[in-house]
Amino acid sequence: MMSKKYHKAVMPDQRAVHPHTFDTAPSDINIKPTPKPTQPGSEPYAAGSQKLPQNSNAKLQDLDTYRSVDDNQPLTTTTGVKVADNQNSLKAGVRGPTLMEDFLLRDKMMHFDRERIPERVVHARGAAAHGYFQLYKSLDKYTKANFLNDTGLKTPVFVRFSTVQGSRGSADTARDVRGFATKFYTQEGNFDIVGVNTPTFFIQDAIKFPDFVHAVKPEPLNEVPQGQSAHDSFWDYVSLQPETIQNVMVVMSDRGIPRSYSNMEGFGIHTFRLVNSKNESCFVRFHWKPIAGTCSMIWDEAQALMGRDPDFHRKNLWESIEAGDYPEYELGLQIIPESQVNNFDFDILDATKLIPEALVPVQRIGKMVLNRNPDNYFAETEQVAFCPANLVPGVDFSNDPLLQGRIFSYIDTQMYRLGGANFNEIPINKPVCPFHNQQRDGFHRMEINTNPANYEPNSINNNWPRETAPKAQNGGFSSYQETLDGEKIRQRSESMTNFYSMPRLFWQSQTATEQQHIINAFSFELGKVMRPYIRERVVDLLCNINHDLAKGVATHLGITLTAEQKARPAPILFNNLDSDPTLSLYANKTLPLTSRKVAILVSDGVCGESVDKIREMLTKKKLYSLLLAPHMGVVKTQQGDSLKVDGTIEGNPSVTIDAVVVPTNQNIEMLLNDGNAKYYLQQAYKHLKPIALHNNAKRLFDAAMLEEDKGTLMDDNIVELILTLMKVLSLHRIWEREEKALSVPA
Ligand code: HDD
Repeated sequence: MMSKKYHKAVMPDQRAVHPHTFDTAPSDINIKPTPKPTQPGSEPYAAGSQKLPQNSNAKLQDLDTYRSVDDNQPLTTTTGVKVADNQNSLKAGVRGPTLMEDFLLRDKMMHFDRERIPERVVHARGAAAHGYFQLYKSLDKYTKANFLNDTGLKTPVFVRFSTVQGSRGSADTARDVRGFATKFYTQEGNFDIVGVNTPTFFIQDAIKFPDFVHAVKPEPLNEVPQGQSAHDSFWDYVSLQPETIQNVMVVMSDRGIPRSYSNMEGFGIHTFRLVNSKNESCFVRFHWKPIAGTCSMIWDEAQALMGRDPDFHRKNLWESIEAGDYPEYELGLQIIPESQVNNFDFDILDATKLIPEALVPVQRIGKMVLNRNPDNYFAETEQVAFCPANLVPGVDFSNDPLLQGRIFSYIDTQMYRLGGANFNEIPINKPVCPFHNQQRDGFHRMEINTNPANYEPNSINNNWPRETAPKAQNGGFSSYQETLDGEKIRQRSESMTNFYSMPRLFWQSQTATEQQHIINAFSFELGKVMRPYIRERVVDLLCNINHDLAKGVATHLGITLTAEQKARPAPILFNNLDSDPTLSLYANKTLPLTSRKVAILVSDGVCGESVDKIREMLTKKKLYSLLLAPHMGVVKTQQGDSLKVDGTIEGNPSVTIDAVVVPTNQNIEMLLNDGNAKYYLQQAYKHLKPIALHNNAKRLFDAAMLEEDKGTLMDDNIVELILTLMKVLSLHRIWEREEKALSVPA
């Protein structure tokens, strides 16, 4: 029966290339993924569930029950019928039409035809990871939430990072806000902090959100540009809606182009409430502080990456976790006692204002570690549903009008995006604690509810499931009893009308380098705006914040400021503060070297001993090295050995690494004649990265026609060279080079 004609379409030579591909099941496939951490760029990857089982937690164990492993299994239809031929549809004669009877074809095709679901209306592009959160000290003084009281608990988390504007397939390194959404699977239910990497937001009232998003998304006529805010409708909106300018400043700053997800802060933005077991409440703002410190890219680098490696951030997250180099963040709280709410000259319910750390310090209360990659992008990262309304007892809302609208919007969009009311039954969204209620039916209901009573109260089943009274822990949720007295009114509060003091403080808190980057970013974006009156209106808006900023941007745009604009007084200081260094990304001058990647450029003739030394020193400090050559395969060293190449110079361009080393090479002409090698140094130089040149490798530097500075390191002693390289690398970038780098072509 299993005659050869079943597989006639298969070319015989493919059997040799893929030895197991055409065997029928079951077979003895013994290619197993490596269970060990793998350094970035190494193969093979393994599914998250097969790696580091010691990192499992309650949520991952829950997901285990849904994971399907195909090894040694026959191919079947969705109804479990084993498939004998997956190559040919059922036809009336070998050259005849396909028969309607072909249920195998239909089963496969109909599922395929429905594989896409609507992408998120914002934050469509994302990457996620599993991990855990653990408290440093109990917060029972402020909240009764179990996971914020018990320091012994390791609460499972799932975190999704995202960009806002672009579609699912857009590039990671666009200038944009980054989503930073965390789902805590607590024993009292799911708690989500659905935050971003900017400390403020663009608008104050949720009713403005659809307008704002329409404006920033691609232009409606031609869906251009993708993943960019540099277009007319966005800047038109900004110029007409001055409440946006604070967060626009943040996005135009280096925060809009983070180096990696591990290097950015996260902010819950809104003021929330914490409620303790005595029913006392205080206000709180949530922060995530990255252990790896904060730093960003150079704008030209970010743009180049959009083409050269559009998955840069997502790969970095994945590879760091694969390598056991786990992204870590501390959870920080700004606690504001209710009695102190009126001590500020801004409104804590205003999402366009941050509370400066100089006024309310951030208490670091616990650590989150992201230690496992998802197994399946769609099942986990795409189907996860975050919602700011996912609260647990001990946390409550404030009256922030933006937050109030979000409470509704997320569930609403998820019902649509995930196809109905049962999206919380999708494995990644299910709580780890038990859940019981009278909700029933709907598309794709998974639970088989056996309760004969699907209503409450009931006497048929003794009124199960029953309410739980609020109590210290594991009690029922009860909303904080806030006294309210107001007229039904559509009006913005007077306390939210100062739009310019906050951006002034933000501007004044930046280093000179960061300020220049802000000017450059406004200039770049507005340079892409076609309508001159929009450009002029934005410059006018900037005149309300700071003259240097407005003048810098105006000069780039060829706009002359009027006498009135030049004379416009500065806004009052934000809560009497001149600056707050925590708003600068580079307040800490040096950074840990976590997950830094160093390229080693080689060709035949390279000194193998030097390469070994470089790798040994970098690996010891947990940096990654990539041996790059003009070709794949191996290079023959000066000593006659073969060195395995990790990738080509062209395929792993300098924008994807943090520093470059060129070891001495008796055949350096080979690199001198390679345009990609010269370009490598030029780009690294342009993007202010350290360049280490060993011995005669300086000839490559000279050929690239670059000028020496404190980041271009030259030494005949390889040990000294690499030690200095690591020191310079901890500064992140050679800022002093920036002006000189302008003369290097992009
Ligand atoms: Fe939002 C997604 C963060 C205001 C409506 N938002 C979304 C995500 C993040 C944020 C991180 C992606 C979640 C994920 O990874 O699945 N959004 C914010 C922050 C805001 C904010 C920090 C202001 C402080 N958002 C905001 C408003 C509204 C929305 C005012 C509507 C009233 N946001 C949505 C949404 C999304 C969303 C349309 C799209 C997909 C989703 O919710 O699940 O409902």
